[in-house]
Formats: sequence, structure tokens, C-alpha cells
Amino acid sequence: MSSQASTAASETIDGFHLVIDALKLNGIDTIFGLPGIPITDLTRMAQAEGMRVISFRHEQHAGNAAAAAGFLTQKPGICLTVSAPGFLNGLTALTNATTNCFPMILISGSSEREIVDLQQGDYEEMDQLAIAKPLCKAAFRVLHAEDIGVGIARAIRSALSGRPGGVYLDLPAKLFAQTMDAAAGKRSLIEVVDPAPRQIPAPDSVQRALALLKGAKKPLILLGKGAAYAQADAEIRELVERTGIPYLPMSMAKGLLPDTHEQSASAARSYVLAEADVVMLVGARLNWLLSHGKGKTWGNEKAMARQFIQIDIAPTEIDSNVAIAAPLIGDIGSCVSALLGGVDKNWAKPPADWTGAIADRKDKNLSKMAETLAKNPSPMNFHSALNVVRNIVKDNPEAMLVNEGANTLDFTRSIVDMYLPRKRLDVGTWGIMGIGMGFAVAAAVTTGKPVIAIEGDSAFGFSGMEVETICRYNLPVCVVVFNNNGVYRGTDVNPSGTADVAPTVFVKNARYEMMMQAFGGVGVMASTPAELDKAMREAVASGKPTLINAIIDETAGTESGRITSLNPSTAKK
Ligand code: ADP
Ligand code: TZD
Repeated sequence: MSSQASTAASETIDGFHLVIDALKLNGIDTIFGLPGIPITDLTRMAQAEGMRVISFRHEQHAGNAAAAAGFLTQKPGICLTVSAPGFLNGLTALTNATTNCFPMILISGSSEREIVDLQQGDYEEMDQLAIAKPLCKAAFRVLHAEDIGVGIARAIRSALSGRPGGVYLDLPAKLFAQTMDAAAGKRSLIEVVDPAPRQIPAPDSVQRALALLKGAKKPLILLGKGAAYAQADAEIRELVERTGIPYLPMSMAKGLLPDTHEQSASAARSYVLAEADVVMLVGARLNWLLSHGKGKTWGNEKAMARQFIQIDIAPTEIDSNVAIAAPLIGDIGSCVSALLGGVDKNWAKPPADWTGAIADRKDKNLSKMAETLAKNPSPMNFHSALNVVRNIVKDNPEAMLVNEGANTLDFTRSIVDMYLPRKRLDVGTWGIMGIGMGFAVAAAVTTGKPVIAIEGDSAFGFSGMEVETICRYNLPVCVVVFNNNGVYRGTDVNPSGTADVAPTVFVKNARYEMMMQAFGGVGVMASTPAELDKAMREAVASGKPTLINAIIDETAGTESGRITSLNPSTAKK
């Protein structure tokens, strides 16, 4: 029954139903949120109107779920929160989504404008719109029921067009109860047409990029999560294969081509970054994750001779860190297709001394890695545990992989191969902890595939309570907590001699698996690779919510994983 029909007797429609109908009209069928005044009834009514409403224990995780859903589906993920504190809890996720270029809309109820603006002390009073504005891509407030259609259309278009990002939509409590004529209400809704129009690159930019690629002796393609988001998988693969150029995937671009692809240079990453003479960035920014395109990572003085081609939808990204010789502004599908137009049968593959040198290094590094993975130390270390995860992902390439932590993140990224696009979700551009369970819920809800979440024990703690959410919706999520008794490691000692443990140390031998058992899920402790393998395979096969407490050597791991150099006390002056 449509909401119009349900209100037909009075021939009016209220703000609640206008919001729901506007979302549904735009193909949005899921809300991630947490109920309370003034949006409790909105969650109830949305469910009654056939939307999926996934209710969380903390808004940050609902927001993270919305962001991940946006990345996976190219539709803005919706997070719904109450006023002030709920809004603020959701705001971290909204800002993280914006930082990662994921489309999402945070919809928050808010208190009465008259009281907020005179600061008269309303329940959960806060000028939310003003606070959200600098932290996201766009922010809007709707005061009148007849503007709900426009408000939601603007939010959707802002989230999706150009560089995707987070949008805030402020809906004051009074709006929901407003009514208007049902037919006029229906007419006021907008179905957004072509929210992310193709942006065709200028022909001369395409020629400039092709000329650079053709002249390269040591070309390299760098695929970022923008390329994964763009869903131009076939074109990207064709460009890589037809040009024969080696490529490196950033962490969330892994699987765009299978990591086992012969042109993947992942196992020779340091070598290719330091040596490449022409680097084509495809939906990847030259931020800290790529050492800003300069310095030791890029071979120091050799960098002077390096030239960049950058494909991006955001023109102002160009030259943000180093000079870009050939910017290619447009959507990735259109840009890559345009480049393919210039890659004909006569295209000369990269010189064999370049591809050969990469292959040699790959072989060497991969056999070194195989040796390390084959070891079976007791207790388990990151490598022996991740060897299990690696094999399980290989056998279940459809599964989604969520990953956070420090060492747990760095080792998983390099050890666990991905085979299909958009299967890996992680801490992204900020390196934020706490995305784990929110991303896992979104991955399960939007794909219906098994989800494997590989979590550092510290990282898991940020969203651990959402295991109840996973059990409540009976989601096929297998959480593996890499338990080494602390942040990075579990061995730090309090130098002062007082009774407190060191700031990085947790309760020893914590029984994380019991958290899942508490809500009716499966909890297993795994001390050996064989136990981990058995538990993970059972979890993936059964689809039952599962938490595996994987006991990792507490001396394993390094401070901050691979970004020790960013610690102020150890950073180079
Ligand atoms: P990574 O962290 O994987 O290196 P980034 O998040 O730094 O990737 O970069 C993603 C880039 O992709 C952003 O600059 C963004 O503007 C761009 N982008 C996102 N979607 C598209 C698209 N459809 N077409 C072109 N560029 C896109
Ligand atoms: N808070 C937030 C929101 N994000 C962060 N990145 C941090 C704190 C700092 N931090 C890291 O950068 S990694 C990490 C923290 C607290 C946890 C590392 O410990 P872990 O992983 O147990 O999750 P490993 O595998 O034991 O290193």
C-alpha cells in the first residue's frame, strides 16, 4: 500500500511520508540509523512502507554503513539520526565519507529553529546545519513540507555529481507533522534525472595523455578507489591489458583486476614507484598514502624526470602535490574509453627490460613471502593467521573483506589477494579506526554475500557492540579479531611502576568470542592456523554471525604498523 493510499481518506500527506516517498522515488530502499525523538516514527513508517531499516547501537556505525553502501552501489547511503548528540555521532562518518569520496546523506532530526536560534535551551539543542557545513560536501535544511522533494533531490545530486561525497540534510521536528494536499505533495517530489552525468574528457587532453604514455620507457598505472567506485571494470581491464602497462592497485582498488594478474606490480611496489618514468593515476590522489608523489618512495632525484597523467573527475585535484603533465578531467569510464580509442593494434607494449625487471622482483618477493607464510610458529603470528585468510578468500572470491587495525591492516592488504572489484573495504584515506562493524553490516545488507572482517583487537573495540546488530539481522558476517592484547602489540610496560598498565595494553587473553555468543551468534577461539581455518570455513559456509578470537603472538607487530615514520618522536626532522 502506498503512503498516498494510506492517507487518501484525508487527501493529505504528512512530512514523514513525503520524506519516505521522495527517497523511494529515487530508488533508495535502505536506511541505516538509530531511532529517537524526533525520527522514531520515521523509522517505523519507512519500515511499514517497505524500506529496509537497519537500526544500530551507535550512530557512527550507522553512518559508516551508509558510506560503504554508497561506495558499493553508487547511490547515496542514508544515515538517519536524532538531534545534537546523535547528529554528532553520525558526523564523523559523514566527514569520513566525504574524505573518501563516498556518496552518503546524513539526515538528522533537529530541534525547533525558533528556540535553537535564540539559544533558549531546547531538548538536544544545536545549530546542526552550521556545524555540518564545513565538514561535508553540501548541507541543506528543509522547513516546509512542500520543499521536501527539492531538499532530497538536492541532497542526492550533491552527493553523487562530480566528486562524490557526504551531504547533510537537516529536518526540524516540526516538519514531519506538517501536512499538505496529497496530490500536490506527490507533484512536489523530484525523481533526480542523471545525477552523475558522464563527463567526457576534452580530446586534446586525451591526445596529451596518449602521447606521454607512448613515449614512456617505464610506464605505470596506479588504480585508486575512485576507479573501483566508477564501475568501469571492463574498460579499465581492457586498458591495462591492451597497453600491457604494469599496474598497482591502492588498497580498495584491489580486485579491479585479480591480484594474481601477471601485470600486477604489487609485489614489486617499492621498485616500480621509485623507477617509473610515466605514472598514470586513475581515481587515486597523490596524498600521504602515495608519499605526496615525491621523496624517497618516488626515487628522490629520479622524481625530477617523472611525469604524471591523472584521470579524475575533480579538476582542482590536479597539481595538488606535484605538477601533473597530463590532466584528464572526466568520469573514469569516459576517460578510459577515450584512451582506448588511441590504443590500437600497433600499440607498442612497454619495453621488455622494464616488465622483465618487475617480473624478477615479483618472483623474488613472492617466493620470500611464500616461505614466510608457510611457517607455523606458536603462538600464531600475523603471517600464519593471514595465510589462512588468504586461502579462504581465494576459495570464496565473492566474499566481502572488511579490514582495519594497524599491523592487521598492513599485513592483510599485502598478503590477502582479491579477485573481484569492490570486495575490499578498509580504513581509507584517513586511516580511521571504527569502520569495521558498520562496513560489515553494509557489505552484508547491500551484497547479500558472506562478509569476512579482519580486525585488530583495538580496531574492533571501536564498533564491537554492533555484533548485536549483526546477530539481530542474522547477517552472514565472520569477524576475526587478531588478538595480540593491545594497540599494535601487547607488550608495552608502564615505566612509572604504578599499577596501571601501559596506554597501549589491554586485558590479557580477552575472550572476544563471548561477545558474539552473548547475542546468540557463534563464538570460537582459534590458537592455530588449523583451528582458524576450520572456524572460518564453517562461518562462511553457514552464514551464521560468527566471531573468531584469533590468538596472535603479543610480541608480533610493530608500532603503528607501516606508518611508524609519522610518529612525532620517530619522524625525520
Ligand atoms: P585511493 O585512496 O585509493 O588512492 P583516493 O580516494 O585518494 O583513492 O582518490 C579517489 C579519486 O577518485 C578522487 O580524487 C575522486 O575525485 C576520484 N573519483 C571518484 N569517482 C570518480 C569517477 N567516477 N570518475 C573520475 N574520478 C573519480
Ligand atoms: N582513533 C581513530 C578514530 N583512528 C585511529 N587511526 C587511531 C585512533 C589510532 N590508531 C591507529 O592508527 S591504528 C590503531 C589505533 C588506535 C589500533 C592498532 O591496534 P590494533 O591492530 O590492535 O587494531 P594491530 O594489528 O595490533 O596493530
